[in-house]
Amino acid sequence: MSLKSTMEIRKCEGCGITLQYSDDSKVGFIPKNKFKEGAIYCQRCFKLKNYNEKVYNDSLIVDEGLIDKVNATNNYAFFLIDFLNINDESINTFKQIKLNKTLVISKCDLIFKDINLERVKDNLRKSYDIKDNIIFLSSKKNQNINQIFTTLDKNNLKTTFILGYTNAGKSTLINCLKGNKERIIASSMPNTTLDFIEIKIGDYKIIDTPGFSLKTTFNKKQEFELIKKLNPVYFVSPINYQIKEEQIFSIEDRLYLKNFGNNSATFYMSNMIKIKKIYKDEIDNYKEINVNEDNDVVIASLGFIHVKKKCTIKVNEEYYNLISVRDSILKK
Ligand SMILES: Nc1nc2c(ncn2[C@@H]2O[C@H](COP(=O)(O)OP(=O)(O)OP(=O)(O)O)[C@@H](O)[C@H]2O)c(=O)[nH]1
Ligand SMILES: [Mg+2]
Repeated sequence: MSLKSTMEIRKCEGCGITLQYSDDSKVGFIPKNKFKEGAIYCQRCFKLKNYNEKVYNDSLIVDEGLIDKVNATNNYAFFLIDFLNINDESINTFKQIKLNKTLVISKCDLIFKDINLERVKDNLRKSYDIKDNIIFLSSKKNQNINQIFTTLDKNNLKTTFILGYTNAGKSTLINCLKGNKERIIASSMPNTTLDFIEIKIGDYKIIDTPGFSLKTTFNKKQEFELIKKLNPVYFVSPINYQIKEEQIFSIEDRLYLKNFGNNSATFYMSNMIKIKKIYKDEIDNYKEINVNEDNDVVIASLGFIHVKKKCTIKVNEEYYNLISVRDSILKK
């Protein structure tokens, strides 16, 4: 027997992590007998797949070195961002990828039907100064999936990374490209994929990657219920408010926005997020943000608010770093 077979290293086909049977508190754990039997999933992925049992581990930091590792190759890269997570931080990470790349706006089935995607694409280019290819797709509805292969062919490459923030739908896309044989585990929990997973599809090699985590994020990591809400499962129907001077918006009873003046604002967020209009608050520390006509007020990890008229809004200081303003990506 060769030395190699006695020290066999195998990776979990669900999340990419190296399997181990020595410590059940660490990632990659699999009971020894299952390992010997040749099981393909670590215990976490097995439970996710078979019982939809979600274990949230906030100690996982998987971003480190990922960009450098990717940039050291000659592969192509698709970088997925879902419609509600287009913000300064996610676009900035996209720009740090030095390979030939495409920005993929994922989960398009969640975007309301009347939206003119070509216009959104042009506006995105202008707002964020993006020169790369941009495509919109939905793995759930099988829309535009083939553009992955046509883009690779155009660039004369066979190997590509699928990159993006956690929950952007990278693993779901790869399973979809593979004809939904569902080997890679996809779930609404952050950090489902833990290491690179190489999948062969015909002549192509598609590499799934662990998702980046937003540094500026709305949820405090341990808040399991909130994390679930941030990942929209249902169609995102925009909610329009005709705002009166004194109205204050309370989002999930913690983020407060006010001073819109007499205005019109449309919220694009997961419909599970609790938005209330109130007239009184007990917040002492507010910070100001200048908003121009037809701007989006972006709230990192939540979505955005399309505001019609120029105003100087106020946000409670605690959440100030989540907010950025851009020319609306829905601008006509
Ligand atoms: N509506 C909709 N949901 C999707 C789509 N693609 C993925 N999802 C859902 O988004 C969630 C995250 O999907 P994953 O494929 O695990 O995301 P990921 O980018 O691989 O996440 P990490 O592995 O954590 O980095 C799951 O609940 C999926 O069902 C899509 O096209 N439409
Ligand atoms: Mg994944």
